[in-house]
Amino acid sequence: MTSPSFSGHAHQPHPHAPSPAEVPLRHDWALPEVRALYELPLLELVYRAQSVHRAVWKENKVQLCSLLSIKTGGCSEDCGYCPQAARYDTGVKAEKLMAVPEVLDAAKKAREAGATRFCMGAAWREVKDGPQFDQVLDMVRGVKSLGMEACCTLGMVTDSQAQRLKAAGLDAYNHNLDTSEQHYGEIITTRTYDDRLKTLERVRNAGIGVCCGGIIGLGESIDDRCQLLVTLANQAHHPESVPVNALVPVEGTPLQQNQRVDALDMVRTIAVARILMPASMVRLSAGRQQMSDEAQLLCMLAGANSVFFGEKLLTTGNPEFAQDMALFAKAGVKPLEPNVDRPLSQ
Ligand code: SAM
Ligand code: DTB
Ligand code: SF4
Repeated sequence: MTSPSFSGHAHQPHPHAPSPAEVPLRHDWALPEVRALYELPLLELVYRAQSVHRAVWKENKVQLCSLLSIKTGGCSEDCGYCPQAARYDTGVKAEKLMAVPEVLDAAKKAREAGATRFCMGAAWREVKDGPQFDQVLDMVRGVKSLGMEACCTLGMVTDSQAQRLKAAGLDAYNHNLDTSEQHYGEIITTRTYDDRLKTLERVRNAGIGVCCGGIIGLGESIDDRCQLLVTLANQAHHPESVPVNALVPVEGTPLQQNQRVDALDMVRTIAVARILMPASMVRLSAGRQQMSDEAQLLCMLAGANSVFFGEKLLTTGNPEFAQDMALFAKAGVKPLEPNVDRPLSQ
């Protein structure tokens, strides 16, 4: 089974989905109009985002995704936010790639807890062909055989690696642009924005769903934030999912002293992402542990329809499972079923 319309090709729209004419998918956003959206009075912005959301997604349901670090630490890159970069003293130890049965065990537990998507992350600059990549392909096959959506984030890939991931059944590949092209060099110097865009193109060409978003709180300007969203929305296809992370400042990283992200900035960023990319999953990703229940609900009202659940992200904390379940229960938030709750086309 594939994810709903994640290839951007023809699919059966959900019977309750409105006509696509109601919410045109645009790919020609200009920075000033996006900045004007970002700066709307907050409640007007949330109202507009929720209106777009409800025209495409019939209810305010939220997909539960599970995240596992299959290869932790020891990364050669210098991403200024990342606790897994070998060059920063963050207390994260470099580990070996996990064994396939261990990963599938975690995936089964996640499925039992309600996850419909399982995302496997590796602290690699790029994928290298060989036994380790073969092992990851086995993980993908195993996760698919459990009936879950499979997602990977492994760094840069070549065309043939992307094709092999697709053949193994991979639904989505996460590869974030993180920030605007202008700000990128302030955060990462060991690869370029163009390297990121090339991997995204290879993933797209292989027919794998694109999961691409960014981080706020990197010291970027409002224009940088808006420009990232413009870059994502002006791709020929919108990414099928757009993770919005708040920086988790980790001691030992160059960004450890960055000011904490205001939850309302997350709300604004999510709302603008929803307006620009109506049919994409918008994932409220890192930073939930630092947010109140009310702020998280406001993010959902602004169009977030996916979260990572489970006590850990890759190396940092996430809300306790019971706490999330209590929040969803008291707010009446229902889980989104990827093959039932379909958006319009991308
Ligand atoms: N190494 C691969 C790569 O860079 O694409 C995959 C793993 S990497 C850890 C996945 C994403 O996690 C990054 O692109 C970044 O957006 C996010 N991330 C890493 N550290 C973070 C932090 N401290 N706060 C918020 N997001 C973070
Ligand atoms: C994404 O955009 N956020 C997730 C997932 N994709 C791989 C990762 C967040 C990592 C936060 C820092 C950590 O736990 O190491
Ligand atoms: Fe390595 Fe990815 Fe962390 Fe950058 S974000 S240091 S590439 S694990």
